[in-house]
Amino acid sequence: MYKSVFASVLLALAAGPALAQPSPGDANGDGKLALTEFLTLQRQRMLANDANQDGKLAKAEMVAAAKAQGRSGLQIDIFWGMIDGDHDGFLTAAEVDKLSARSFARLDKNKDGTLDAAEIAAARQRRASR
Ligand SMILES: [Ca+2]
Ligand SMILES: [Ca+2]
Ligand SMILES: [Ca+2]
Repeated sequence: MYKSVFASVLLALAAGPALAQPSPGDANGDGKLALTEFLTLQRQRMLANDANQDGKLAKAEMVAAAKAQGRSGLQIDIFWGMIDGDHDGFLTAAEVDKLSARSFARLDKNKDGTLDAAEIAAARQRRASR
C-alpha cells in the first residue's frame, strides 16, 4: 500500500504535458530514456514548479503545482515526509534524483537500463488508470 501510493506521488511529480509525448527528454533521440535522460527530465520538471526559483521545491510549491494540474495536493501533503529525505522542508535536486532513480528502476521492467516506448506507455497507462 505504501509502495503504491509512494509510486503515485512519484508519478505525480512526473506528471505534466511532457509525458503525453512519445519520448520526452530523449536527448540522443534513440527512442528510449536512459537513466541520465530520465534524471535530467525529472529535474527540469521539478524546477518548472520552483515558483521562487531557489533551486529547491518547498512543499507549498509542490502542492501548488499539483493543484495547478487539477489534483488535490493531498497526497503530497500526506507523503511529503517520505519524499523529503532529510526532512528540511524542501525537495532538493539530489532528493529528486534519488526518487527518480527509484522510479526509473520500477518503470524499467526488463531491467535493460533504459525506458523504451512500451515501458513509458505502461507508466502512462498506470497514471491514466488512477
Ligand atoms: Ca523553491
Ligand atoms: Ca529535503
Ligand atoms: Ca527497459
